[in-house]
Amino acid sequence: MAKRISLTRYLVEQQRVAGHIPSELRLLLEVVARACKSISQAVNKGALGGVLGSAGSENVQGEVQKKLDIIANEVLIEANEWGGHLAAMASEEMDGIYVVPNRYPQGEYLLLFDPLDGSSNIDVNVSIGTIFSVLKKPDGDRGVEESDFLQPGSHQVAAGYCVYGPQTTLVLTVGDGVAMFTLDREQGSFVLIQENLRIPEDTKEFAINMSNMRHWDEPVKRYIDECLQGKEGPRGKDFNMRWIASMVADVHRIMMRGGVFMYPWDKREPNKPGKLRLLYEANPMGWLVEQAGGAATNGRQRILDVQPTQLHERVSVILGSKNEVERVTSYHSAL
Ligand code: P6P
Repeated sequence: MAKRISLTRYLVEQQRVAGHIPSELRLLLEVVARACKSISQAVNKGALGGVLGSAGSENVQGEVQKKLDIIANEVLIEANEWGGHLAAMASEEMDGIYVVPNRYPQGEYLLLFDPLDGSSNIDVNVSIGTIFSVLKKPDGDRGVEESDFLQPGSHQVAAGYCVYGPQTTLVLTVGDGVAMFTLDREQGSFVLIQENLRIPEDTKEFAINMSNMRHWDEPVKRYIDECLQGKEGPRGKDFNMRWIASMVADVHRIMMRGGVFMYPWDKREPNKPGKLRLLYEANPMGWLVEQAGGAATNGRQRILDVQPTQLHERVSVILGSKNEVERVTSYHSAL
């Protein structure tokens, strides 16, 4: 049981005692956590706050934007633009990067986020969440550009998510393992619940949208088919299935009890490598999972080694319990 300390004290100790994070990064993480508290408040109000339903617009992905998608995006922009710790931000909800306005000092970090992942669940009261990733701006005195964001996930200096579910829980890493905090609404602060989260290397639970089965590539079909054969099949054990259709909620379950999450390439849109976005979904989740002893690949290579070429590029995602991810990946390389 971790000592019940606040996020602030945890970050100060990571900065002072462990020397893991400079003060500017500590400030950044505190501000992002505060923004997540505001988003949680808005999400929890639901219809009472008039925030459900669609905003009547589409994002760069061509997806209908929910009112809460836009609210969450605005909360993160407004919370982070003045602090002097950021040079620019990128979001699933914005076509291009958002450069910190000249009226504020610019910092050395880049913040990327999916402000409200799983928004198709908002109107039906199923858990959703915010995913964020932090990079350092490349050295040099030129202004920040979109190309500065195109760094592999292995370059992240911090990553995390906040899941808005029965509890509002923040999970983050600065490269020294994974810590989990739950929002104490009476105090208004995130309280450390657990540090050094570890994902079991084996599992009996997979998460995938089974309705896409006929569109999958052979290695994924083989893996899922073997799971479905259960004890009598080659795996010699029965499997369970979960699919919340909210990556944050599915990944959080895996962080807590293991499992394998898959959103693979499929032939519905063969030119798209996958549905999920590399920079602000797969990279932060992939790093968190690795920091907790799991693995994350696109079926052929480590997700954190993928060199991005576009801000909103997509990627096939297989992540979670190490031995299962390695098995699925081996089926791809067996082709
Ligand atoms: P499908 C939510 O829209 C999301 O981006 C992820 O959070 C989630 O895992 C996936 O899409 C769900 O996709 O095709 O099952 O609705």
